[in-house]
Amino acid sequence: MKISDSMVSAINDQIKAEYDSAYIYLAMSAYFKSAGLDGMAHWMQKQYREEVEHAEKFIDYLYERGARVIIPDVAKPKDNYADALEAFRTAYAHEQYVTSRIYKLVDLAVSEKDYATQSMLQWYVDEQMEEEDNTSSIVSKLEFLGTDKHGIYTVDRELSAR
Ligand code: OFO
Repeated sequence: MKISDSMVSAINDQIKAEYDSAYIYLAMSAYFKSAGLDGMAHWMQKQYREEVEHAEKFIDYLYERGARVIIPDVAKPKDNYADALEAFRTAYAHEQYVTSRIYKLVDLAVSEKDYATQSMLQWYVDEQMEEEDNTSSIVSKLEFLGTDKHGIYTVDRELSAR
């Protein structure tokens, strides 16, 4: 069964969203580096690479379905934050936004009875659950620590192990 034009266009929009995510996290990594938080910088750089993989997975899927891939412009990301907590809160909110986008893709695939796309999207549904969980648990730790620099450096060291 041929994939619909509306599904192809929605997946191309999501490819852009994934590259935008990648750039947001790459910019966060640069911010953390400038703040001397190398562990968090490392964590965000890994996240950047994951987002590129998410985009590539969608690209490969469109190729598999014989559809046209449009390589998007990437939006300039915010490049400064007040502190680590603000950056991770932004990351968590961003992941919630991405989850809502993935759910809309699922809704579209369901409404079109596009079972192949539904099956492909299940991976992203699971991945979003993990991404929200990862970012929200770091937010909770940082909220608990407040301005406790020693604690923040301990979290930084923990995140360098990712
Ligand atoms: Fe691609 O999962 Fe984050 O944004």
